[in-house]
Amino acid sequence: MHNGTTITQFIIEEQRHIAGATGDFTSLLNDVVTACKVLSNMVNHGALVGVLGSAGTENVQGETQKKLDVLSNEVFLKSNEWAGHLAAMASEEMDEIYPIPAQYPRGKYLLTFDPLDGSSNIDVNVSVGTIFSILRCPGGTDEPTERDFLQAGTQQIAAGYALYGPSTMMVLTTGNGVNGFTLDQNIGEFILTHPDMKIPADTREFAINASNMRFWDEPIRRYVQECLDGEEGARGEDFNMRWIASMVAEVHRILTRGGVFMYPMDAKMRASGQDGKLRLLYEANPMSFIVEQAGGGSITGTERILDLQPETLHQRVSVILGSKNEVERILEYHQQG
Ligand code: AHM
Ligand code: MG
Repeated sequence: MHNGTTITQFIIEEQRHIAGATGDFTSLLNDVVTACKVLSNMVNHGALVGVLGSAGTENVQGETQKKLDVLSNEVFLKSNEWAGHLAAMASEEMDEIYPIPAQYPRGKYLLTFDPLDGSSNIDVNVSVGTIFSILRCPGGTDEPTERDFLQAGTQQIAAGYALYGPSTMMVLTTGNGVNGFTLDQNIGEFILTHPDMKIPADTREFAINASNMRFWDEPIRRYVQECLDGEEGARGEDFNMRWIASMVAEVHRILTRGGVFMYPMDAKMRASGQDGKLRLLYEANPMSFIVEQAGGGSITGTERILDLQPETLHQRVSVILGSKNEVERILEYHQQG
């Protein structure tokens, strides 16, 4: 039996240190947590409840949506629209922003999310996750617009992810370190199990989709080649490689034992006018906030991701994140050209 701190208790205690806090934010986070519990249950039941497979539709990025992509988006909207904390939401699965419907009160926050990231893994029963970010709504709450969402990652109030793996976990930052909670299925509560998570500054493990190797820019080629050369090469040490194709699982591994995750811009994307694979507002920014709060680094190659000024809602970006010394090395390789 666990008698630890629940995530609600943790958030309330954190909020007590913030002068003038109204409890609004605590309550919003609670609704996000509830949505993730519902998703955990759905993902866990999989084929038993008929949620696997394609929905037969495409999202704004032209990707085929899975049934669970569509369902998880609905769950997130329904869980978070009613309570009066949000002005609007934006998701990977919706072309436009979702202003809170008129029958509910509107609040001062904005929520962005990828309800089910890594969804190519759903049908093969490999870990997937939810990523979310909370911003303040700068333009007032009456008529929220896309422009309100276009804030640099440094403006995030909170960011987190839920990982639906062998156990379901929630990892959260409110800008005061990173804490991890494990879902106790018996009592239906997330319990603090990983307080103050820190990414080791050094690592001997990297993650990249090597099928794109022929399109990589020189600095990425150099970095990966030096890792592959191992003990006999420039690094003088052997490296290990992992690729799960689920960013949440990848970032969680890095938070647990260090590592570098790369989905860099490449020649193929450049040729098709694409700015990267991952989306800035609901993938790269929240993950960069978490990684930096755990002592790691997160860059495009040449720039800190959290400093980027977003221009569109579904903007993509090159992502290199993880153990600080390796990320700094990759930055140097880019600066050397
Ligand atoms: P998604 O939001 O459509 O699931 O795409 C994002 C995912 C990341 O979780 C993962 O790192 C990457 O796409 C995997 O890409 P690839 O299929 O090229 O390996
Ligand atoms: Mg995604």
